[in-house]
Amino acid sequence: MSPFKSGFVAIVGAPNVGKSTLLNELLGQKIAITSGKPQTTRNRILGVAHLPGAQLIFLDTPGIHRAKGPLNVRIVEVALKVLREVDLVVFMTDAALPTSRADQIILKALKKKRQPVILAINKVDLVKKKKLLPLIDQWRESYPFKAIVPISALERLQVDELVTEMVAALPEGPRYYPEDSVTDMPERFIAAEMIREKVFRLTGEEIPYAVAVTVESFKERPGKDLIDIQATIHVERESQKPIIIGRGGNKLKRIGEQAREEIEHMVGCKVFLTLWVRVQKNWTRDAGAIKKFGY
Ligand SMILES: Nc1nc2c(ncn2[C@@H]2O[C@H](COP(=O)(O)OP(=O)(O)OP(=O)(O)O)[C@@H](O)[C@H]2O)c(=O)[nH]1
Ligand SMILES: [Mg+2]
Repeated sequence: MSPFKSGFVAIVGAPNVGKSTLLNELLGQKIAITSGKPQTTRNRILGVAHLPGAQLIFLDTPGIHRAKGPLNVRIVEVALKVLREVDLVVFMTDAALPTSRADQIILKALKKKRQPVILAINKVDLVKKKKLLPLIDQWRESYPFKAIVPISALERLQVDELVTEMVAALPEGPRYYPEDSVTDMPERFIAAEMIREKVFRLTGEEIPYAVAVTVESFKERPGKDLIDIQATIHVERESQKPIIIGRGGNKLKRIGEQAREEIEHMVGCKVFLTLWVRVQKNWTRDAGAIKKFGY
């Protein structure tokens, strides 16, 4: 019998390349939020995949980029810190955006590390094969990758091949997490994230970047198959409040409905979700508030 393999695997890359989409695909369930806008992920998101002969502990990270402003500087720090804690790095790039400045920053950081790095070129569904082959050659010359795997996280193309390469690159090791655990994050945190995702998806311009979500209360109603959740959407300016609320409360209602459906799916019972909107002046520039909101 071949030895049991295990290890911590960082998923790093520029913003919006599809890291969180891949994490959810690898786990077969949604624990990380995703959106078409960059800088969606702000924390280290841990997910455990249990395979017949291996356990892979994935750490999804915020997109690395040249950050402006205290909040973004903080989230990039989170991603760079994860690089120090892992056995293997999966560096994800976007096949449709082959020359990103963020990629260069990441390559530079990787060159200072000793861990093996696998390159996952994502979103291959968006490019023609003719363009992909020269791109692979170009990447091959830029770093001694353990493997280069073109994938589509969204369409689940070549994801199994990527997993095979990851297992091959990991050391022998124990089961770090019990077989029934998928993440170390409490449902309360994931619920807050799901609300934040709906803000990312349903609002535009600067609004998603001005928002943090906290869950004030998360309680099962005794004797009923129902969870009551009270959460607050924090914005940083008075003028942003009516945008989140929308005409006649319409926007907030849609955010709440979509988030509730997803939270119900996660917890497996009915959810009663109450949302508040509050102004925490200039919180994205205030180190204390950034910390208070969990970043
Ligand atoms: N066409 C295509 N789109 C994809 C693929 N993978 C992810 N996406 C889309 O790319 C966008 C960004 O995906 P995320 O998973 O949020 O990206 P991320 O790298 O986690 O982004 P940050 O958290 O902001 O760093 C979303 O709209 C996804 O649906 C893919 O393989 N093909
Ligand atoms: Mg993400």
